[in-house]
Amino acid sequence: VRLLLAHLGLPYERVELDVVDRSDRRQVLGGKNPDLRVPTIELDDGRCLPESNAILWYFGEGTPYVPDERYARAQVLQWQFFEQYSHEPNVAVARFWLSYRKRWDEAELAARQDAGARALAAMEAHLERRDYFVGDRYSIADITLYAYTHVAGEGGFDLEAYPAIRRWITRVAGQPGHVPMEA
Ligand SMILES: N[C@@H](CCC(=O)N[C@@H](CS)C(=O)NCC(=O)O)C(=O)O
Repeated sequence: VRLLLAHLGLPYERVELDVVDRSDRRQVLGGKNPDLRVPTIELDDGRCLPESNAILWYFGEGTPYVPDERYARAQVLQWQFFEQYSHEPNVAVARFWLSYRKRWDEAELAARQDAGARALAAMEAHLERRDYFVGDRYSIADITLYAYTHVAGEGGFDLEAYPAIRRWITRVAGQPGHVPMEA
């Protein structure tokens, strides 16, 4: 979400929450997101919107980051559903256990890493002959998948095995207005 806002030059106020100590979640997010998760945005008029990919659609609609053509728009959703079902629950969760919570069950971690490696292999196969996920231009599909892919090493994934993904990561990081995740 912060990457798209940076591309669009949209100002925002950021409220940070601890991902390990969840004790203030209800106090901060109650009434804004029934699932008590981040990212959740609050618009100037008070309306709220959770879910990273819904937020990307909200801000991306009508900009060069969301395609106009019907099939291409459906393909953006294809990759965002893939991210939520096959990628994030494995790549991001393995990273969370190893690099943030620093506590994990070996068998569960191995299962997430196997499934995450399958997701990365699917991305690698798609990117072997393409520069971006949808059509021939950078879109919110790339932003969605860049988030946890470029830091997959922190979840124990070796990106050396995925040369097309590494070239795509460099391409995404070279987009005008790019900001690193730690910015
Ligand atoms: N499907 C959601 C997932 C959001 C999510 O799981 N956020 C994590 C932090 S990255 C969170 O708030 N976790 C708190 C919890 O699990 O209670 C999205 O893509 O926005």
